[in-house]
Amino acid sequence: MALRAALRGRLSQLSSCTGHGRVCVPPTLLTQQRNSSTSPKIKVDLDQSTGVAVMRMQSPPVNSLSLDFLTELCISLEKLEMDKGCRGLIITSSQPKVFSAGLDIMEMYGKSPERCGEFWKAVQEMWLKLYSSNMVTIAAINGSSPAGGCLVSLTCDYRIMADNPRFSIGLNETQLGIVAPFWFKDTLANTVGHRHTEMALELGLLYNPAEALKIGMVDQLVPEDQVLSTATETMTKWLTIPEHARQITKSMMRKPTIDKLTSNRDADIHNFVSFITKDSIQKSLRMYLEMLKKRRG
Ligand code: CO8
Repeated sequence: MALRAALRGRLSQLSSCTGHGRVCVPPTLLTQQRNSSTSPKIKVDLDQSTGVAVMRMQSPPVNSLSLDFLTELCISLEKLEMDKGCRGLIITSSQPKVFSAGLDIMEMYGKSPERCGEFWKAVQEMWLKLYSSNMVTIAAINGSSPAGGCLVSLTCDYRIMADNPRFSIGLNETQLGIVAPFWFKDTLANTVGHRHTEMALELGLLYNPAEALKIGMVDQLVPEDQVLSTATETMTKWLTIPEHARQITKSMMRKPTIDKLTSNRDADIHNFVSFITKDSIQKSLRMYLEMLKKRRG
C-alpha cells in the first residue's frame, strides 16, 4: 500500500508538471536507478552501448492496465525520456500469448467516481507520454493486444507482431458496450485511415495478424520467436536517421492529435466518469466480465 501511494504521488507530480513529453521532472525521479529497473509490473533493461531500452510488461495473467500498472509505466517512461543515453524503446510482454489485455476492466467496474477519475487521468498520461515520446518506439507484439493493448501499440512508431493466427489486435470497445474516446479514435485513424477506423470501431473488430497487416494496423509479421530480434534490428535502422530531424517530424505529425487531448483533459475525464458510472454501462461491463469467465470455464 505504501509503495502504491508513493507511486501515485509521483504520478500526480508528473502530470501536474508535464503537459506531455519531456518537460520538468521532480529531481527525486532522476536520482533513481537509471540503467535498469525492476518493479513488479514493468521491467526495463537499457543497453548503454546501443541506447535502446527494452520494456517488458510483466503483470500476470494478461498485463491488464490497472492504475498501479499505469503509474509504474508512466514513471518508467519519464525516466527513460529524461535519460540522454536512451534513444530507443522496445515495448513487449513477458506473458506468453498476451501483449496486453487493455485497460483493467475491474478498474471501471463498481468503482467510485473519484477513483474512476484518477484511473482515467493515468490512462491519459500513459497515452500522452507514449504518443509524444522523443524516443523511437517500437511495439514488439508477442501476443493478443485488444483495446488498451492495441492503443499502446498504436502509439509506437513501428509495430511488429507475431505471426500466430490465434493472436488478435484491435479496438473492441463497442463489444463491451463502451465507446473508445476521441483520442483512441484519432490514434487509430492516424494509423489506418478514416474508413478502416470507422468499421473497426463501430464493429469493435479484433483482427488476426494477417488482417491487421493488411489494413496497416501493424507494420510487419514475423515468427513468434523472432519478434524481439526483429524489433532490435529495426530499431538500429531507425536510429541511423539524424535524431533532431526525426523528432521534429514526429512531433509535426502527432502534435495536433496530442493538443486535442491536452486542451480537453478535464472535460475528457468528466465524460469518462459520467459515462462509465452509468447503471446501463456497469451492467454491460458485468455481462462482459461474466462472458470472459464463462469462456474460460
Ligand atoms: N481486465 C481485467 N481482467 C481481465 C482482462 C481485462 N482487460 N482481460 C482478461 N482478464 C482476466 C480474465 O477475466 C481472467 O480472469 P480469471 O483468471 O479470474 O478468470 C484472466 O484475466 C485471464 O484471462 P483469459 O483466461 O481470458 O486469458 P487468455 O490468455 O485466454 O486470453 C485475452 C487473453 C485474449 C487478452 C482475453 O483475456 C481477453 O480477450 N480479454 C479481454 C480483453 C478486452 O476486451 N479488453 C478491453 C478492456 S477496455 C479498454 O482497454 C479500453 C476501454 C476504453 C474506455 C472507454 C470508456 C468510455
